[in-house]
Amino acid sequence: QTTLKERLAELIPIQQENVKRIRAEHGKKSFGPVLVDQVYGGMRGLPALIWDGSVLDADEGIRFRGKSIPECQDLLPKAAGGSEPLPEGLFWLLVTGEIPTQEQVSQLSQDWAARAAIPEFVEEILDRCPPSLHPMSQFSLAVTALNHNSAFAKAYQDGISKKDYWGPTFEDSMDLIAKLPNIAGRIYRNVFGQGKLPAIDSTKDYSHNLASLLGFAEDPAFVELLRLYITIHSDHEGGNVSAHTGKLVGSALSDPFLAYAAALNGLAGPLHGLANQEVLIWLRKMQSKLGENPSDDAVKEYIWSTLKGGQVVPGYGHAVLRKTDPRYTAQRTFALKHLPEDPLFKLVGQIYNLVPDILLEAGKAKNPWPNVDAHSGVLLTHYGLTQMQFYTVLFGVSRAFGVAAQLIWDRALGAPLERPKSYSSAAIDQIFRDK
Ligand code: FAM
Repeated sequence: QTTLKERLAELIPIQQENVKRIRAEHGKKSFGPVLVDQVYGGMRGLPALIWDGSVLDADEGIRFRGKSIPECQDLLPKAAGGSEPLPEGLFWLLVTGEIPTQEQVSQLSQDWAARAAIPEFVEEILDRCPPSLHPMSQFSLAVTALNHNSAFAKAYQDGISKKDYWGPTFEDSMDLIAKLPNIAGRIYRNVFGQGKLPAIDSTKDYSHNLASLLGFAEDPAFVELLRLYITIHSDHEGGNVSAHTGKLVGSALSDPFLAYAAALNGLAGPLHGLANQEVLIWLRKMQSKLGENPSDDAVKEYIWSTLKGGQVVPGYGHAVLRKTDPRYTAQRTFALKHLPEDPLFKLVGQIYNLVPDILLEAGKAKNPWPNVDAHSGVLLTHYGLTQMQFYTVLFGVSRAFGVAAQLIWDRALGAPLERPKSYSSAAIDQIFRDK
């Protein structure tokens, strides 16, 4: 069976030709006007990036290489006895656009298990972090430090030719993904005092090993949850803060460890990946204020008090989506199957019935519907992973799949240094003064 790297070596020249053709045919054509509002407004909707791995439709949500989440759940290989897709398969799909065989997926599980160990000095860095340092900061420190053994950085120093960049980028990307469970597990156990890390089991899949490092592998439903979780959090088009940061930093030919550490620092922001932590904190505060079974009226008042306090309702709204996030729906379906009676899940469902109307009435948010983060913490809490400061680390394990796939292709296609033009407000006034 072809390995992922062999398949990539076949696909890269085809895609290089394809990009050449597109640029020859359309290179000088315009996408339309750029509005001054877009320049001031966080570049919403500005066509500025290329990424084939996933595309986001405002109404329908994400598709990975053209496949919706339910299609991925249906088509991607599963673990024996499992019904959720293996993230190994999703990575193969993101990189190649093709659905792998069961055997190709287990090749990846084994390859990642073989690469999973982290250098002793990185273990020591993590062990020296005070438990009060946020898990995302620890995560980013450790990933930065992995650059010590970067194949790309070494090859560059040794004078590698541009056309060969993708090879060591592929090796670093595989190492990066493979080492994240050991980093995440060590942070979890250090910060929350959960005992010693077990060894990686090379006969098990990636999510099983991650669950085991966190201390939850005994529960097959939790392992299934991680498979789903990693699959749906992996990628969300090229322009979101973490994906774009990884691409931007990678464009300076910083190696995949440096590029992904930067992406993690963006994911750690409350408007992006940290929202999954914020949702749980918000729900817990609501519960402690209103009790176990609050009335709709009490919940509505609590939501209004959040808005009136000048805060956002975490887990709701989105920069691109305009309907309920299919990643939310996938997690809700999982909850209905595995934990329909969980009180916190019921509260999340109750909030889903109330928040959109309130956000519409408040009249600001362009999208009143829930995003991925409105649901993920409730599932993790159900299985006993209750430390919400850790949630974004799991998001970070998953998002590496998308960023790594993108870095490999950027180097294969010779993506240049990113350098958009910035303007001063005075220049904008000047440009339009006479028009
Ligand atoms: N609660 C209250 N106000 C909200 C809101 C929410 N959930 N979502 C948007 N708004 C406000 C927003 O703050 C802005 O107010 P100002 O005009 O006073 O600045 C206004 O509505 C227009 O914003 P928008 O155009 O609808 O959204 P943006 O594209 O600017 O921002 C988000 C998108 C995601 C940052 C925003 O919806 C938000 O802050 N949501 C809550 C945090 C969250 O859940 N983030 C996670 C997003 C997620 F999918 C991810 O990255 N993991």
